[in-house]
Amino acid sequence: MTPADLAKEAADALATRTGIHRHAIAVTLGSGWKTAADHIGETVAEIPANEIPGFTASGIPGHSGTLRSVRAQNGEHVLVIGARTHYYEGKGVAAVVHGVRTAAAAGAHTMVLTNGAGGLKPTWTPGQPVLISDHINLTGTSPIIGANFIDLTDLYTNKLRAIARQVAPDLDEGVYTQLSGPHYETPAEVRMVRAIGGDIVGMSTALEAIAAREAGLDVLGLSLITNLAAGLQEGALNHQEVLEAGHAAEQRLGPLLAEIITGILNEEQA
Ligand code: 8IG
Repeated sequence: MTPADLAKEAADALATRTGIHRHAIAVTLGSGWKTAADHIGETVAEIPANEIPGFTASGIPGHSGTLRSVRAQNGEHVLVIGARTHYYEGKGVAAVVHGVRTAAAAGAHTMVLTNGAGGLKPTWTPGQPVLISDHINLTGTSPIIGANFIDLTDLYTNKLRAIARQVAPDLDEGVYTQLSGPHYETPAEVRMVRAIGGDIVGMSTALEAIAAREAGLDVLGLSLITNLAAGLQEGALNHQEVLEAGHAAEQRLGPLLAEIITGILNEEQA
């Protein structure tokens, strides 16, 4: 079965299980963003991810594993993907981007990708959300197979970032750099990322964004800076502390993400 066939199967299963046949927007919730779904609207259905073809339950602490259909104020539906597969899980790139391809097959025009990440800009502090303006893919791989030369010039579209800034004018932005992980960077690697133009370090979003664009979706990326990148803060990086920074920020992120999604839905309708 091709990845596209599997995504179609997943979208069909979602439609059957949720009773919703078209989702206008999909949002993947990364660490720190989990409570956001409740702010978007009323949950119509919530399904354990492993009951939908191609999805597997996550084994990572702090990463829940459900797919939700949420009805927004304007009556359209948002697919909330709380089940991210990371490249470092070793399930292959197709598994990593299955959620994005399922979103496209479910009718979405926009993919909102959120994550928790390390920050390199000296002005940023843990708990601060930032927009992704562009990315550098250091994983050495791509979700695209074959001679399919997808343009990534305006990958994190200006149009969507403008909507986010209407909601939150103080949102800063930066270049997301994806490394394969699961280890955090060495301080030398962080200096390398800075030298090549990266502002954010993470382990998820770039591969997903590429697949989203291949599938014809507009992409908005949001990173919660949970920690300063290795070597920029005192002491070592610790997953528990990273999760705690995420939880502390969560209260503010839910309403922010919900307002941005409402803004996108209104813009599409206008
Ligand atoms: I949360 O400092 C989170 N995810 N690569 N580096 C990388 N990924 C991260 C980091 C970080 N913090």
